[in-house]
Amino acid sequence: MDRLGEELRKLALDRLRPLHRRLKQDHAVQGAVAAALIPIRTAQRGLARYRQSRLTNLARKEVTDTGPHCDVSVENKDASGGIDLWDPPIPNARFSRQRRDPQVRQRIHDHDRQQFHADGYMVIRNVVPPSLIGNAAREIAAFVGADLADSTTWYRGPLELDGIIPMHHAQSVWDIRQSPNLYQVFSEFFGTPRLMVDINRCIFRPPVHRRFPKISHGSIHWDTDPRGPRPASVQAVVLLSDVGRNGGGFQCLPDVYQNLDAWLKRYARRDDFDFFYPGLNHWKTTQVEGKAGDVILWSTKLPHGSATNLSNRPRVAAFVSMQPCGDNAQLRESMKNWWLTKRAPDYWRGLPGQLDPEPGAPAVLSDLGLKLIGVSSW
Ligand SMILES: O=C(O)CCC(=O)C(=O)O
Repeated sequence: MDRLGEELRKLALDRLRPLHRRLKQDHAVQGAVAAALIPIRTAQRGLARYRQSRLTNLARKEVTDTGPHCDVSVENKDASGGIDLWDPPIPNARFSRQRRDPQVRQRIHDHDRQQFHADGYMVIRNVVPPSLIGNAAREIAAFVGADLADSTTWYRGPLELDGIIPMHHAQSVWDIRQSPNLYQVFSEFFGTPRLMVDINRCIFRPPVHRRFPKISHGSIHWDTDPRGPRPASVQAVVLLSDVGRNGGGFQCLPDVYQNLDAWLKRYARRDDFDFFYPGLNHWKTTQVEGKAGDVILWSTKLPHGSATNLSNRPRVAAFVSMQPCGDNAQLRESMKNWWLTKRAPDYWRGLPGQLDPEPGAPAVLSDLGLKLIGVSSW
């Protein structure tokens, strides 16, 4: 400790505080050494040395992980291997090493990438663990006064807008946003660990019912102008209920995506072309089936929408996407404010059923969560 000097010593002690209680539990050590037949004094000397070197480690100056050497090359993106769970997120250099390690589990496989490339979407299975799914599905249902087990309660929320629910800040939804598995999917997708998550809405889409004609049958659209100069980006939805065919799930038109330029030349020349209502509702769509915990990622250039729910269960889902984080200080400030004030992002305000602000305390974020909204730096 004396070797550290005053300033570093203070830094180390600040960082040690959260660990302190655990390190103080000497009685646990006594039990362990007795079981391992190690003399207690030897164990205590070892522990003291461990504490001292830990403190020296804790006092290390933070290394900011910047510079072009940290950026992942375009070639590497395609070859991106997976990384296993980590929390807190690992530095860029280690991320690159792990991506090259064939032992490390991947979440996105070559066939997924091929499908994304060919059809404009892919489904990554079993990403979000069941405990997170159950909590979020219940909270989303409760937001619209519904009980998943009681069909008489399913029609109390806003029924227009394809079942989009303006709920952004429930702890369970933040827990999905900060789920390490989901983060891993996007890190692999973009080939970088430095990402920012979006604050988006949820879906509660009950089956169509003749007494509730306001329930939409879903319309096919783009969310951004496919003619624009903007490069394609990625949108995503996390499934919080199993969705079969005609279960109100994600549907899309891969054939339009595959022939986008020709399609746009033919249909989108008109001045009044509206990418949100491009007149594709009667086209035969691909309906994507999946299980709770799966994630569907799709290109912003893929025309898509929600299918009609002809099943006997509500479809529940949460939109969560991530993008490589640029250097946008204003966005970071907005993210922090939206999180702390529990207000929807400005561009999502004014929906039917909106609570502004949403009730309760701000969600508790992990180290990863804080990085993903730009409050802590990568
Ligand atoms: O229901 C879905 O998953 C599609 C949602 C959609 O149309 C959109 O995010 O723009």
